[in-house]
Amino acid sequence: MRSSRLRAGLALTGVLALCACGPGPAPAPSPQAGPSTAALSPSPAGPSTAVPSPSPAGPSGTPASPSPPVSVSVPAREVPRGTGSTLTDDVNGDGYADAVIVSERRERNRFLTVLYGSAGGLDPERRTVVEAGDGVLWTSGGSWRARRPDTADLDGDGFADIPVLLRTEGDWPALRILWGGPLGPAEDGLSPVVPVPDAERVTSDWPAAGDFDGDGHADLALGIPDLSASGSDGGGYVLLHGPFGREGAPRDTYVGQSPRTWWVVADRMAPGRRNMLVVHDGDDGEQTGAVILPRVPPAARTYRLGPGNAIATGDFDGDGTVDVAVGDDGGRNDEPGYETLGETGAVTVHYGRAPETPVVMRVPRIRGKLTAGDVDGDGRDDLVLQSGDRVEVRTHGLSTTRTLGELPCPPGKLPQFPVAVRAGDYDRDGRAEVLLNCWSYIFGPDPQRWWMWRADGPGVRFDTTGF
Ligand SMILES: [Ca+2]
Ligand SMILES: [Ca+2]
Ligand SMILES: [Ca+2]
Ligand SMILES: [Ca+2]
Repeated sequence: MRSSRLRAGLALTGVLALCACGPGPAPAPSPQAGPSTAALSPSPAGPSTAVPSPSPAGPSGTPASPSPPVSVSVPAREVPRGTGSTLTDDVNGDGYADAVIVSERRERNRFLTVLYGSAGGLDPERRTVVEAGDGVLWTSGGSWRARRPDTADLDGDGFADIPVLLRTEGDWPALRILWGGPLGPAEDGLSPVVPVPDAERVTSDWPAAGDFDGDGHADLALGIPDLSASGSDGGGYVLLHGPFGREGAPRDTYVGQSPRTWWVVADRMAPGRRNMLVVHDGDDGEQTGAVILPRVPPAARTYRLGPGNAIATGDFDGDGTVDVAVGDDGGRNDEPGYETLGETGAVTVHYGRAPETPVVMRVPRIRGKLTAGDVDGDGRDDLVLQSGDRVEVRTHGLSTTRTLGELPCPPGKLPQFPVAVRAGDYDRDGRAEVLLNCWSYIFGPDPQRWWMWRADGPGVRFDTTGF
């Protein structure tokens, strides 16, 4: 649950007021709680159980003591050698999009895996596994955003890079960049800490990648958590403008105000297009709202979104403008009436042509996050969502529902269910494949089971044993 992270931030800054949580323990899980409530029990090895003690911040807000260098171990196999491309998710630059996933293992820290695309699609044998020594990929006990890191070519060398939040012993989580290259990430491919204004507060969630100023260089955005219940302490977002240097420094930095913000989402990058930013409110487990900033810094009208902790962007009607889908991820808080408090049971779509008149799709027992991609290649993005125990995809302008079929999770001590993590056209046939895994509320499962689902053929199942 996000509140554990906010509490960490509060302890860090000495601000003691906190929304509607009360003085009691962290909210208990609700039966239909979704993935956003991941930290219901802190993970045994997760950073939420070991909040680093604060280190004094300098006047600029950057940490007073730089984090130590972290070397990464990079077992890699069958990686196709690339020469560079313009795709924002092509880590080895061979012209095929690659999928970055984060997995957990009981006896190891979380690790990041790049699965490489090819004409034959993703093959779990063709991969790079990245482990950061004693560093821990920060998830704040299960933050969903850490499970599908954004990628972008941040230094402009033709290889997509992976911004990561990494915590090392005794340090607050810090933003670093895992550089792509001809054979994917390399042993020396982790940048020093990226300088971020007010770093201890800002680096509490994973960054969103986009070209926010439209100069053709990829930028990063991070949320500045608003620490007050009233949304009045000046939360907002930070833009780190690219290109980034190999030492991790952005070209320049911009801080924007947007009260109540905790985290941010950008739309998918496309050549010649500025990205927008969705700044999402904090929550105490319940569903909260967000604001669409069509331009950042705001130079145009902004749009308030209704409650929903699952956000996906795409062109769902195929008119060339970006649409935003907002879903109820199933999370509830522990206030009286929590079973239905903030419940929407719906996905609301704000179309780019008329964002102020959204369209509501009722989805019974909706939970989990939303994933967008054009799975049938008709030029319109489709929406993968979870309705009860079923994973469904809405196609044809979101008018048609199709189930993804049987996705059995192995038995375990905790209930597991299949969730879509990300989608992309990894074989360049014009149709997106969907990556799903088995998910439980706390650490694990170990090993993790994954599927690659495609609309037009058999999928592939694999688990992370041996990764
Ligand atoms: Ca590639
Ligand atoms: Ca790069
Ligand atoms: Ca830019
Ligand atoms: Ca489609």
